[in-house]
Amino acid sequence: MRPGVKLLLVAAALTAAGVVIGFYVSNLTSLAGSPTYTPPVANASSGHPVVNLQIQTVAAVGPKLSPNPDWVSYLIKNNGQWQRKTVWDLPAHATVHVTIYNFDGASGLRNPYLARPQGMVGNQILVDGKPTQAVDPNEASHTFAVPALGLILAIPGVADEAKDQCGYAPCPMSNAHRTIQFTFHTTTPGHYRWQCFVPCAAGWIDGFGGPMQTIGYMDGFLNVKA
Ligand SMILES: [Cu+2]
Repeated sequence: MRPGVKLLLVAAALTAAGVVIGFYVSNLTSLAGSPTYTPPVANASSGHPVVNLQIQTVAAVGPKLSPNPDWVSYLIKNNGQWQRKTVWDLPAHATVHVTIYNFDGASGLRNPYLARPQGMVGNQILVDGKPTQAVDPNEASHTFAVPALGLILAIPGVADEAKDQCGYAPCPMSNAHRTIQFTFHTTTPGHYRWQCFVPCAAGWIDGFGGPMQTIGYMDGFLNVKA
């Protein structure tokens, strides 16, 4: 083969590989694995938008909501239905009230620093109605973190000995759960990643595979729109 032809073939192969990798990355970082949820927006008397999000975190998402029934997951309530959608459209400069019902047990945080709630209104969360400025890192089931907004909080788990533990999601409120509430503000329009930082993916290497690296389970995006 002439050197010129060889060079051309190598260049073509490299270009093809680059395109494939590009598609892979854009697929991973866009909406892969999750449809978008657009919550209803109310307007405060001051005119700025207000959104309420109701979330479940569950140990096993179940066969109704996923082909991976044993994966740990976030769910969002849409018109009374729990859905596995982790990409959310939010208005810019909005007040977002969040309630998380956690039905999962503790996995524990590797980095205890992440157990201190930061970036929400008052830098504190309500845990079962109680104002909380620090969660025991060993008690964390999951985190809800939006690094670009400086927002992070740890979600304490259900005690191992609690009665009426949830099996497969969606979990009824009669099952043992913790309730976490906080309020944060969106800023300028953008595509913001959110994710869990607790190695909660049981059965995967270091707890960080599968649902921890797949949009639609322990990861998602906030599409903040003008
Ligand atoms: Cu998690």
